[in-house]
Amino acid sequence: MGRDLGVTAEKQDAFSEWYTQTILKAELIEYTDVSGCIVYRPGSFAMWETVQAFLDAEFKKLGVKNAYFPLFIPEKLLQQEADHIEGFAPEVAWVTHAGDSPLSERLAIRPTSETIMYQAFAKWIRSHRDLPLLLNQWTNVVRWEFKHPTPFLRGREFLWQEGHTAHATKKAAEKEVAVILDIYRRCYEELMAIPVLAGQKSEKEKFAGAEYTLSLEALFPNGKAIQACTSHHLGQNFSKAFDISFQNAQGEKEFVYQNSWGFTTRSLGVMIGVHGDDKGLVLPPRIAPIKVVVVPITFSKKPEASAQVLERARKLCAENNWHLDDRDHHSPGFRFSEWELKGVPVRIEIGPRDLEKDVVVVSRRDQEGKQEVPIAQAATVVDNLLEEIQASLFARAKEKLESSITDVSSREELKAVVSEGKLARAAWCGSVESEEEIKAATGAKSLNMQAPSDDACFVTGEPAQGVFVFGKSY
Ligand code: 87F
Repeated sequence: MGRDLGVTAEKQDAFSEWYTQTILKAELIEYTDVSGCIVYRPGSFAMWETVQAFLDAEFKKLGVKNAYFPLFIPEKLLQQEADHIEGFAPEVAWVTHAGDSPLSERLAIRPTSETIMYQAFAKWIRSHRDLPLLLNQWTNVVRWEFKHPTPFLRGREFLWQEGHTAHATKKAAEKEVAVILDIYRRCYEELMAIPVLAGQKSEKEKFAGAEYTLSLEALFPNGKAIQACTSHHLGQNFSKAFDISFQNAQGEKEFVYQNSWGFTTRSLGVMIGVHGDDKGLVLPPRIAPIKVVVVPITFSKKPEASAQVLERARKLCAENNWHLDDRDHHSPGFRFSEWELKGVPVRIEIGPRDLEKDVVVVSRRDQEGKQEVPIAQAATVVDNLLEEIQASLFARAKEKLESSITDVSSREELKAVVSEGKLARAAWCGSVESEEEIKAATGAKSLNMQAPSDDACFVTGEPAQGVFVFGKSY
C-alpha cells in the first residue's frame, strides 16, 4: 500500500492528526458539508450495531422496553423544566419554517427527550400498578456545539440510546441507576476492552436536572480524560415539573422517582483512540466486524497450485465464518497493510508452500510476529488467539490507566500531575467554588468520585465528600 493510503502521522507525537487520518483511511467515516455531521460508513456502523445488540439485550433483561418519540419538540414543552434547559439553550437547533411559511410555534430538534417523554409519562402513570415504567429509545440527537467537532467524540448530530424510567420509590430508582452504570461498564470493558473509572460526578459537573449523576470516565492516550457515558438519578425534579404522579397502595398521591441514562457513538471514538497504533486501527475482536481475514497467496505462474490454495482458503472461510480476501489484483503486501489499517485482529496467509506442509501462517494485529499453524488446528488456535487478543488489549489499557493515576495533596501537585498528561487523585470537598478554583489554577476538571473518604479536602481543609479523580478532559 502506498504512503498516502496508509496512516502517516505518529500516534504518540501527533495524536489528533493520527486519529483523523486513521478513521478516514480505515473507511469508518466521511465528512460532509455540515461541520460536526459525519457519515458513519459500514465499517463504523457495524460496530455501533454490536454495541446496540449488547446494550439492548441487557436492557431487556431488566424489563426495559423500546419505544420511539418524535424528533420535534414544541418550544413550550422544551421550556417546561426551565432549570435543566438553561445552560443548554445555545445548542438547541430549531425548525422555524415549512417551505416559506413560518410555523406558528418553532420546533426544537431533539437534543435529549426528557420533556417529550415525560409529557406522555404524566398521561400514562396513574397508579402504583403502572410502575415501574421502563422505556428506552435508540435515536439520533442534535446539539449545535460550537467547540471544535471531532468525529465520534464531539459532533452536532450523534447516535445514542436514552433510557427514561419512573419508579414508585427512591430506593428502586437508585438501584437501577447503578445497575445501568454497571451494564455500561461491561460494554466498555468486556466488548471494547476499555477500562473505565466509575463514580459520581461533582456538583458542578452533574446534569443540572439530576439529583446526582453517575459516569464512566476513560483515559485517552494523549493524557486527556473523556466522559464515556452517564446515568442520572433525577429524584422528583422532573416528576414535579411534569406532574408525573400516582396513587400509592394507601390511596395517597405521590410523585414518581426517575432516572435517565445515555450511551452514545462517542464510545467508538474512545475505542479507536485507546487501541490504535501507528499502522491504524486495532480492533478488539468482540467488536471487530471482521475478526479474521484470510489472504490466499497465489501466483499467475503457478495456476494449479494457486487454484488449490484458493479452494482451501474458501473452504476455511466458509467453515469458520472468516473473511476471504481473494483480490488478486492487489499484491499480498498491499492487502496485509489494508487489513492492518482496518484493525482486523487476526490475519491468516496461505500460499502453495504452506499448503504442501498443510499449515497456515497466522498473525495477530496487536503484536509483531507470525506463527505457522497446522490447518487441522487452525480454528481452535484462532479462537483462542481472539480471546487472548481481547484480554491483552484490555490488560494493556488497564495498566496504562492505573499507572497514570497519581495521588496528590495540593493544587500545585495536581497541576504538575495533569500537565504531564496524568490523572490526579485526592480527597476533596466537591464544592462548586472549589472546582472553579481548581479549574482556574490548573486547567483540570473533576472526573468523578471513586470512593467515600473521611479525610480533609485537599483544597479547603473541610471534610471531604470523597476521593475524586481529576484531569484535563475533552
Ligand atoms: C443540549 C440541549 C438541550 C444535554 C442538552 O445525559 C438540552 C440538553 O438536557 C440536555 N445537552 N442535556 C442533558 C441530557 C441529560 C440526559 N438525557 C437522557 C443524559 C442521558 C440521556
